[in-house]
Amino acid sequence: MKNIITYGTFDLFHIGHLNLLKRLSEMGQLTVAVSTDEFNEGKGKKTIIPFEQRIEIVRGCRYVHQAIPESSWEQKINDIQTYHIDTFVIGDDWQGKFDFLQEYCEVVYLPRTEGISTTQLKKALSAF
Ligand code: C2G
Repeated sequence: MKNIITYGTFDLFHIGHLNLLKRLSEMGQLTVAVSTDEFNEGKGKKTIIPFEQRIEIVRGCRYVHQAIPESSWEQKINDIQTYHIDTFVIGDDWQGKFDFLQEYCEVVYLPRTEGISTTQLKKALSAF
């Protein structure tokens, strides 16, 4: 069975995240690296749900084999080697950004789920 990895914040876990993880689980055994709060600060992303809860929610997803912290941009190559990853997959909002990983594994960008995003949810929540 192939080993698949993806990375993300997964804040306010929603159907776009679930669709992606479902698709990835159909490709093989899925490892998800969840961005820590400190790493997200570096991305300029403020999260609503703290890291400890975001990683537990991802771990609770039936499509996920294991979840690990994502704490740096540089860890991907080491993760690919540590977990014997065959394919790195991420949404196409990152199209081309991780092509350098092709030296280590297959790199796939998948279309995002339209009509849903954490940013939209935050806006909708702020209206209450
Ligand atoms: N996603 C999706 N459809 C949406 C929203 C998100 O397919 N409607 C995908 C994104 O493309 C990404 C994953 O869900 O592959 C997680 O999205 P985010 O939590 O926004 O991830 P991001 O903050 O972009 O972190 O090192 C890579 C970064 O950590 C990615």
